[in-house]
Amino acid sequence: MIPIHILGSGAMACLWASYFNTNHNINFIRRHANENVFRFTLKPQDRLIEGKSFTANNLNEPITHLIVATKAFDAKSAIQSVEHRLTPNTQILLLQNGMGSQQEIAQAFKQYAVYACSSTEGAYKIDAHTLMHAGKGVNNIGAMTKKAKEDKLTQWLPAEHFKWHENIEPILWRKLIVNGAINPLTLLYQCKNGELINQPSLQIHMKKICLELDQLLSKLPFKMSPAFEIATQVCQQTANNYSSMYQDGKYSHPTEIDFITGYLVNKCIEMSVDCPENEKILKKVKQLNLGP
Ligand code: KPL
Repeated sequence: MIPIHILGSGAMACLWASYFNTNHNINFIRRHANENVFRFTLKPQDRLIEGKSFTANNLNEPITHLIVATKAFDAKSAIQSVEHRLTPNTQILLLQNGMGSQQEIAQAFKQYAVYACSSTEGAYKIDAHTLMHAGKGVNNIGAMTKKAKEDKLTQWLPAEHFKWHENIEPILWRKLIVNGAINPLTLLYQCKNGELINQPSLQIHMKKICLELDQLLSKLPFKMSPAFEIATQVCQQTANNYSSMYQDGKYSHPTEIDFITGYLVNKCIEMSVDCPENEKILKKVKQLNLGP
């Protein structure tokens, strides 16, 4: 039995737990673990899934396979909280949105095999113990450190649940652009993804943001379609969804704005690209004081 440790118990943590069959021993590491077992129902299949439940302080075995399913702003400190249980062969899979946290973690934990995943899976929690797998997507994974190799990953991750990429950076960037175009606007306008292309005034706003992002993309060493084209496609595909940032706002949770628009604005400054619209929405989201 391969022991899998998962940091977090949110939607992505539960979704990843559901990928493994009963040959794996799933261990959730949570901020508060009041019970020894964490159970949830996976919908629409109505499958009951369970794993042992720990806090970082009461873990009692080494961590060899770690899935980090916290928000971007918590990821590094969450890994640090279990660092005493890592072994020289530990593999660490990062599931964070946005950009910046993966690079910072890869730098701080470069002696381990660290991977980054950019997912198009759609899943959300109906309540603390119910996960809705709303849309089947792809988990794109690639190496962040030298020790991270595809064959090591296939030893524990079911092949049907991921696609390997020799260079994950363009994939992370594509998702960053999509999140930068969609997420803050859905929070500020309180709308579903689809409304950004169906309401003309919102579409104009998204276009302005995307045109600035195109200027930035033109300075990067890889080719990508225009940001507005990519974002429009995702808005069509996820028209009925509420973005993760909209949902953070709804539940008064901290947003990942610093790792999305914050990261993009910093890159624009670094590369001398004007980005007044992106700066404006960054400021507006921060003024909502959701944190972190
Ligand atoms: O990744 C997303 C998110 O909500 O964070 C998108 C692609 C915008 C889908 O809602």
